[in-house]
Amino acid sequence: KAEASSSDGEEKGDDDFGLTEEELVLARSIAENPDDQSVQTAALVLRLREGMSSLPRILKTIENFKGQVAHVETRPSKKEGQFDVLVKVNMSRHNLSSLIRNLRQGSSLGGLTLLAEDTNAVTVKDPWFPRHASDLDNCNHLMTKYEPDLDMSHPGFADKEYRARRKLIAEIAFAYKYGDPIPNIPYTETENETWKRVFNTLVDLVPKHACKEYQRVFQKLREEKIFEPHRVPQLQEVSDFLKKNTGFTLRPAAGLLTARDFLSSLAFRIFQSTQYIRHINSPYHTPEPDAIHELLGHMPLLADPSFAQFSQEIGLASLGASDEEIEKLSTIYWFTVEFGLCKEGTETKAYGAGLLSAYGELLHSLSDKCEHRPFEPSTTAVQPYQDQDYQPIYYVANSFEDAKEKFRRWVAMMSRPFEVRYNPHTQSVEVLDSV
Ligand code: HBI
Ligand code: NLE
Ligand code: FE
Repeated sequence: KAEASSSDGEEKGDDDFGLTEEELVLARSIAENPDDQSVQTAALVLRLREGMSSLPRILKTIENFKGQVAHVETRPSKKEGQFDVLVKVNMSRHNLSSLIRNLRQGSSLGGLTLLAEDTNAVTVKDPWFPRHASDLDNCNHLMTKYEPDLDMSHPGFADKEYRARRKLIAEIAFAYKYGDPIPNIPYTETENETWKRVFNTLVDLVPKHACKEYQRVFQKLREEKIFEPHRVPQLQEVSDFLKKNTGFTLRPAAGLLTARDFLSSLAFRIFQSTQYIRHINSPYHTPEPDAIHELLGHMPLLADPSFAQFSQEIGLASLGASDEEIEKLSTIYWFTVEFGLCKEGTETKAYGAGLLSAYGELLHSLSDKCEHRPFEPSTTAVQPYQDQDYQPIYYVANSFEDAKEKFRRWVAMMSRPFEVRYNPHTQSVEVLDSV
């Protein structure tokens, strides 16, 4: 009877769905050899704390980690309104370990507990990380967040044509392999119109509100006719431009990637860029990255040599870092690269990409409707944030150079049991044990 097992507690206990010892051993061994690319079956037990409606997101997340769902069972958990789910998946060890890491962090999947962790059926050791630029073919795991197929508040949710378009463009990213040229997309009239609206409003604001490093490259991109009002630039031409200036290149990404995958590519001076365009009904702000954000927000500074160097250092620091460190790195990334402000003399300017691609938020960030705090890596790294709406807090650096220097010093303090060094001739990361 229930009383007898009540000492099992809330979060664990008789939740293994009667998995056999063999299955548990297999799950454990898979997790211990995450490097193995061979496909295995594993079982996960999850608790849906916010009800059954989070199930589609979980299945989508498994798909994003290239897992194939082989079996699903659900049952009410002891607590009302909560459910326990057993999912059997077929996937490679490497993808499984990434999936489990993602489920544990749970940041994209609110209201979820991975019970298998408590029952110790699956553990993750020695995280795999990319050693060569071609390994980034395995670093494209998506977060399941704001997206037109799952989120009713997305302006594309009810727009069948938009959803089909997103799917088509995502396929290009899924098929992309290291070394391929980036396929050009014949953008539609609507997409070019969306770009034009954002571009034209920003052209007027950049001289007044963007930092001078951004302005210099922005001007150059206009002179070279890569940035023009009437058409969305193609990723390949922008990648060529970056390569000439800083050695950075682009590769297409299907959507919002996990922080770990996204940051790791920076170690190779590769920026994973989305290629789809936001919905025409919300041109001046969207929570998810789209090509307009990547192009107008990120490209100018990635073509700046000192910023490129800095971006690569963040990437190198992320390789093999713990989940906690990744969380901190991405929080700092968020408040600097995405939403950073800096002083220029007595004025406050924007250098964050999320501001320079969103007319609405750019004006908001420089108005009195938000809070400005001095940028200090150790406190900024633990500041909670949301990524759905305008930020209530922005961090202001004394100068753009100062932001880079402070971040760099903070990153250098992160400890890892090994050192990494990038070799540009071979496009690979050399790992130096420092025992
Ligand atoms: N994925 N495609 C893509 N583009 C980004 O700008 C991006 C991402 N994943 C995470 C992320 N940015 C950051 O907010 C940090 O979490 C690193
Ligand atoms: N809010 C930004 C924009 O609308 O361009 C995108 C932010 C992506 C992190
Ligand atoms: Fe971004």
